[in-house]
Amino acid sequence: MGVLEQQDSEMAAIIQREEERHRLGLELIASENYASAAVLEALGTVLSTKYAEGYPRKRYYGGCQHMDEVEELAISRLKQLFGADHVNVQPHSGAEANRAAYTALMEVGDTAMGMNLAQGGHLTHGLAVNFSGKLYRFAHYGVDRETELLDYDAMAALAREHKPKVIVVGATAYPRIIDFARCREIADEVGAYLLADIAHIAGLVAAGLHPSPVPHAQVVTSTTHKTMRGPRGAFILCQADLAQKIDRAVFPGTQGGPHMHSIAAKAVCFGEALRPEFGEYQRRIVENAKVLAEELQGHGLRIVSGGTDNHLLLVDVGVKGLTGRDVQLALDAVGITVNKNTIPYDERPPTVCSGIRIGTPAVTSRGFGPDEMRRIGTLIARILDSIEDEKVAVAVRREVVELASSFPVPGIAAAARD
Ligand code: DSN
Repeated sequence: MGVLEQQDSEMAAIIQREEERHRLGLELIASENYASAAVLEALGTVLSTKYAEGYPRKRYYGGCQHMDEVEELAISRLKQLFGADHVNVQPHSGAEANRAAYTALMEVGDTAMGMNLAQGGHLTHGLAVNFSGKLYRFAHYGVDRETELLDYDAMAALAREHKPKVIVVGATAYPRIIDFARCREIADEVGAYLLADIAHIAGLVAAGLHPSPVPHAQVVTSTTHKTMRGPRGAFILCQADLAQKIDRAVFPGTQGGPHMHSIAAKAVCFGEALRPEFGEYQRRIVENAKVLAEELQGHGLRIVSGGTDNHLLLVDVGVKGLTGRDVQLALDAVGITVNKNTIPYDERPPTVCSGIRIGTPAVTSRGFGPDEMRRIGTLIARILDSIEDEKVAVAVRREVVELASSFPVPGIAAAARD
């Protein structure tokens, strides 16, 4: 970290401590991943200097000839990746992508439908304290109490009752396949647009491991940093007839100058995702999630919906008399990073929760396979079975360090002493 270390040793030291946390720990937050060194290099370039309001060949500032090249490369790779009619690579984040999509498809005060946050949705799918819940009237659907699977019949009934203009389908904590074709039927019956938010599963969709929403949803939003393994950022895909509305809603509707360094890094990520190795990586993410779910079940834990089809699992820790909050803290203390999460029909508030969410994208990027997942499952179970036992915590921490040290972290140089 040469120059930063010389000029701002205080900040350099903080970043080094964070690198060490990753090197010596296990990152199991389902929405996090390690971007490649190539993606990180593109982010830290002179492209962060340039203002380029507008779109390729239609910019408001001079000097944008190379910005056009950057954005056109990102656009062409993204179109190829998902087979979409039209794409917009400028959204700064998933929330901004959703804001732009709503702006394009609805007027303030219109009715929409989204998945209940407490059952796996996202705050931009109509949470009352979020812009989405303040500007639009959201009705929420969820999962069946018994199966914990999306209840499409209830979704259809809710759509008939509320006649929404937009139905948002997508989740942050749903471990199963989403039936986008069925969602489109529900939307068509009431004349609504279908908006698929694939922020979590985009990498699986690109690799053909989750059915694509592109043939069904008029608009698709996604982030680029979760299973996609790119920089922090987002994109929108849409049908040709909505292209102008979507582009105008992003700029000038909801954003100013595009972050060109980020768009360059997105293009690098899309290029990586077009390679065969990316498909193999996604296959291993899913395999690892299934193995981890089975291992935890073997230790007496209940996995919401009985398992997983994607990159994440929800573990009901309430069956062991624990709360998600306590488990998150106990695992954090030994270097295993997860987040507390509500489980469907949770009786505890979101700050406490009865579950934890575990994802495998980041550890799979480090090269972890089924053997390591079984080992992680055992380590988690040991902590849960002895949550206040300091001796167990010390022993597990030692094993976490040993396991983590054997696998380099993409994008983080090995420490000098490693
Ligand atoms: N914060 C992200 C997640 O963890 O799923 C969603 O925005």
